[in-house]
Amino acid sequence: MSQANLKIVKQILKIPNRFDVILLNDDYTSMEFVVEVLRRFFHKEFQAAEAIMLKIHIDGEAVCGSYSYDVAQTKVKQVIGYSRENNQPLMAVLRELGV
Ligand code: TYC
Repeated sequence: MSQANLKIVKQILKIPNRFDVILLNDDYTSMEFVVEVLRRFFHKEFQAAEAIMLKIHIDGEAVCGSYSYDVAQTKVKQVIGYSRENNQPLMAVLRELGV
């Protein structure tokens, strides 16, 4: 199928092509660890990572990036896997853009 036709099919089926990856707050994950995750998996500069971490801490969640479905899914798995390896309960979820 051509790229143009694929786009039309996706529009008809309303399959969104961007997904937000959202990190959720909790009471146990260390602030330093969240900053490290944002730098490692979302390629944030230190100050941007710190600002996002504080937004999550205050608001309960924040968008860390938006990606195609496959990339977003991979980021969620990487964050959760890395967090469990380091005994941190940090959670990441995927959300359809604009929902
Ligand atoms: N609330 C955590 C604390 O006070 C810090 C934190 C920030 C945890 C962001 C998770 O996604 C998170 N240690």
